[in-house]
Amino acid sequence: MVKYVLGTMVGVALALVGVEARAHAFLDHASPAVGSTVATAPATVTIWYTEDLEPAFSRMTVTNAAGQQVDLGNAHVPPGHPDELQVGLKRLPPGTYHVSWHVVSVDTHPTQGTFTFRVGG
Ligand SMILES: [Cu+2]
Repeated sequence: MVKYVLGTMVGVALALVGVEARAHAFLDHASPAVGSTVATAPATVTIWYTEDLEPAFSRMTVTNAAGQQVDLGNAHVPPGHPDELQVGLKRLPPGTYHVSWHVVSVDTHPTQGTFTFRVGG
């Protein structure tokens, strides 16, 4: 009987962990794609997440190889697209660019990450 109760409790705990992990906002895909090389300089970077975001606490910056900011400082969750984060870019010359994001999902859990893309030339 004790064994049975313990087994049930472990099962419930694992189920809760599973729900928790799914509730965090992780990068689903991005444009430009993570690690990609694009022929034409993009005007924006957009990231799609696995969960909806808390707009007030969601940030993204883009820097060049020298560490200079090349985004327009206007990162935002587009109206009607609560799982997206988008930022405008300056004119990007060929080079490698570094995207850094920090978001809070609607369940209040923070996640962050980085990736690069390259503009060919
Ligand atoms: Cu969460």
